[in-house]
Amino acid sequence: MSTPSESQYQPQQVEAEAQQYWDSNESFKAVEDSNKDKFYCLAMFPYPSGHLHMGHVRNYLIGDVISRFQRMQGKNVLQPMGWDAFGLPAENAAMQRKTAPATWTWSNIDYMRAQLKQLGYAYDWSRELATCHPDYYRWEQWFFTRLFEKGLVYKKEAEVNWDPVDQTVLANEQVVDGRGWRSGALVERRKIPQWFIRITAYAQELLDDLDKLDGWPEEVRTMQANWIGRSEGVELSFAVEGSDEALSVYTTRPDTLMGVTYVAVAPQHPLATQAAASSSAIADFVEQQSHIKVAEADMATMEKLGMDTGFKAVHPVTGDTVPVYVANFVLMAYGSGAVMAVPGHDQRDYEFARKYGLDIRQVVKPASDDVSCDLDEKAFTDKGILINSGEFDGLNFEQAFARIEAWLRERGKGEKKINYRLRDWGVSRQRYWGAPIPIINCSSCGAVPVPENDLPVILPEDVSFTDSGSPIKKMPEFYQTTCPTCGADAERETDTFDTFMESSWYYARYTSHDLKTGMLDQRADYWLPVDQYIGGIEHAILHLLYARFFHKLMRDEGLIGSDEPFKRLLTQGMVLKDGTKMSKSKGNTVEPATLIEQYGADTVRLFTMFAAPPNQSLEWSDSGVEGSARFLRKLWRTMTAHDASGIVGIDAPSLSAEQKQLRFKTHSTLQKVADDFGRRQTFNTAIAAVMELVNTIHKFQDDTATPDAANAQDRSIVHEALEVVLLTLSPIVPHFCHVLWHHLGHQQAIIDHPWPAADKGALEQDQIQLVIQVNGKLRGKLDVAKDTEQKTLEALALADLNVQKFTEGKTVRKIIVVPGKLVNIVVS
Ligand code: L3U
Ligand code: ZN
Repeated sequence: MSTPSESQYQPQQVEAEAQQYWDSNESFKAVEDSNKDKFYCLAMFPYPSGHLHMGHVRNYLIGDVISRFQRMQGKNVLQPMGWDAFGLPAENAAMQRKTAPATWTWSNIDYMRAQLKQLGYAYDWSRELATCHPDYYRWEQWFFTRLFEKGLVYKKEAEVNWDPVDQTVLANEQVVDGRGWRSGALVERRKIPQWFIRITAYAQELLDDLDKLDGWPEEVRTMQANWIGRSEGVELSFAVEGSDEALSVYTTRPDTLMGVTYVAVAPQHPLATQAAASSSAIADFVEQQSHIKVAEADMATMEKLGMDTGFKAVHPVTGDTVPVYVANFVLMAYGSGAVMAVPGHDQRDYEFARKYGLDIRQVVKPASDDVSCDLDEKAFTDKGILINSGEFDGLNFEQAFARIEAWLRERGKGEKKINYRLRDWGVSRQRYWGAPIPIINCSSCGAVPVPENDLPVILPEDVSFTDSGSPIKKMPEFYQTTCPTCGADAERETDTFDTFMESSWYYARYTSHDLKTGMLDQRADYWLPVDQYIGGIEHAILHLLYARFFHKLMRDEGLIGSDEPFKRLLTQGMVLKDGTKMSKSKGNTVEPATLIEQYGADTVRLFTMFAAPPNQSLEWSDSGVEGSARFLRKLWRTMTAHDASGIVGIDAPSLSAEQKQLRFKTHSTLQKVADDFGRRQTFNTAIAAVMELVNTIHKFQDDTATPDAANAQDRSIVHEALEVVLLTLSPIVPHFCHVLWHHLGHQQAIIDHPWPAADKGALEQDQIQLVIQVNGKLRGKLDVAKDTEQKTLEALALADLNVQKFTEGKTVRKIIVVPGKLVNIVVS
């Protein structure tokens, strides 16, 4: 143990001492213990991209503070860490640096692990995992083969970005302005067979269970609900003149059916293909559109373009014909690739109709006169009352929905359908650095899953990575094999899994990290669900939805009992500098490594947690970091100057007003900080409260710096306050508190000290504040001794100057005193 007798705070020395203690005592190793309440705290594991970013530091600090606090609350805490190690950056780095992706990845992991250790995160390192290790991904492969047997995975043709010069498939991020990032060639959309997992089979449950997630931010639940996008509508068909195939469309507004003036199909729709065959203009249009991949978010704002195919669709009710257009705003991937257009009541259809001179017909009028409707200006999209709709006139939305649906159903032309915006999850990537998809393609048996005994399918790591294609696609020694079913020559799948596969179940594997014989064991049900999950809002939709989905798949495989993986979710804000997001490209990053070297980890921890509440963005400030360093230096001096010998019990009844005041501050801080760390998760206000307590201690010491300052009661009260300062700060600046705790005379380590209960007696104040009301309205405040008599209270209230403004010239009818709360003067 060091002797912190020096008044100089030396962070490097302090941090080395604390970390050495934690390491050699395996302080944070988590052991299942059914007699204790568990607390599983997890922050999203990083891509091992090179070195830690301040965003990581912040994310992991939030988790660490919560973990350390819960540990002090007596919980059996699990806080693991690992590496989301597959993915494109390793391939890019491999090409630039001519090192194999595996080598690059493992060396980054080593470097980043050391950085995490420097920051003093209380991780159970014995559970560390890396998703690129076969011990991890073999279970993912195994699980995929289980899903295959259950029919929950399938193969289907799907579009990819094809670089015709490099002859390779590109990830979306590798397509820059429609061109390949390396070759600069115009990217083509190509269809190739790919693997999908049926997340749509769980769409309703994924939606319904959002209601159970009351520990999640409302915003994230809404984003997920919108992504799943459940709608109730009607699927109906339009016959096409001169064609045997009917056009199937889906609408959530069947009440507007009589307002259809055209039908629009996607450029990839068979009718568009047919039209393109006989018109070079249409063929050109379709060809052009096939190069453009539009994010759904941009659909609403992009310019709407289209062409008349010449086909005529027959309205299912009236039998009138309407033109069929091919349009860029219709997506083939969504629904049937065709929509009925109602320009009177849909803004997109309206704009398109205006542009191409198509009819706009009103079939819904506002339900009340207050609502305006002007079809010369824009579509009327509210629900209302049907007009110009023949036998359906006068119906409201619900009635019209039911009647029109029944009309269509009775004639075999349509029926009610629940639709989801959610699509099945395409998990194939034509990339090298990922978990091989465990399938063998046999010319007679088709796709055959790799038998359990032959797993894992190991990704060869010693590869030459010279051009952009996947090396395993050029390695017969990898893909040549025999069919497990018939024994004939066959080929392995050379695609690898989307890296979201690995991150969908890593939180569960930490519980059974060393299991050699299966994916998970009974430990999973001890720890799961995760009590607190922390990560960036960028993962609000996909990662969190896939992880929820995987959890349910694992449940249905009998691996776990719970329905949801993450009980409580905190989405942390960004780290900004000069008002913009810190990023390499903007050149405004602050390097954690440099900061730790200059100030030590505890200052970085203190500033990061103090600068903003966790869910808001944090603005980097050099002077803020300086301020945190100064606070710790000064507190170090206060702690080391304090004489911790001969501390006596506190004799509460005999304390002076000043002594009582300091004790009140000490114990109310304890209470507030527990609430801030626990329920509220506002770590910045907790720190501010401790800083206030420190000021109160200094003031107390200054005021009592008289000859009898060595008074045992004074010193004991200060001692108690200093202990509370260390205990409440220890989740934030753990090394600092670890060393100083011994200075306060403790043998036991501070991490093993429970969070103390606040002393009820100390929280009772002699002085209380009452509210004065006149006729129930707040008119003043009264600071009085707790046991002031009713008559005195009445007199003091009436004597208040502001109160007199409202009682002057009036008669006091009654004075009501609610003890400890208020005095209400009733006048007339
Ligand atoms: N490996 C994935 C990942 O995002 C997580 C899986 C669970 C899908 C946060 C920031 C980020 C995430 C501002 C940064 C965590 C960098 C890990 C990271 N982070 N900022 N990995 O390495 O907040 O939101 O990119 O929660 O600049 O750190 O980030 S990661
Ligand atoms: Zn076969």
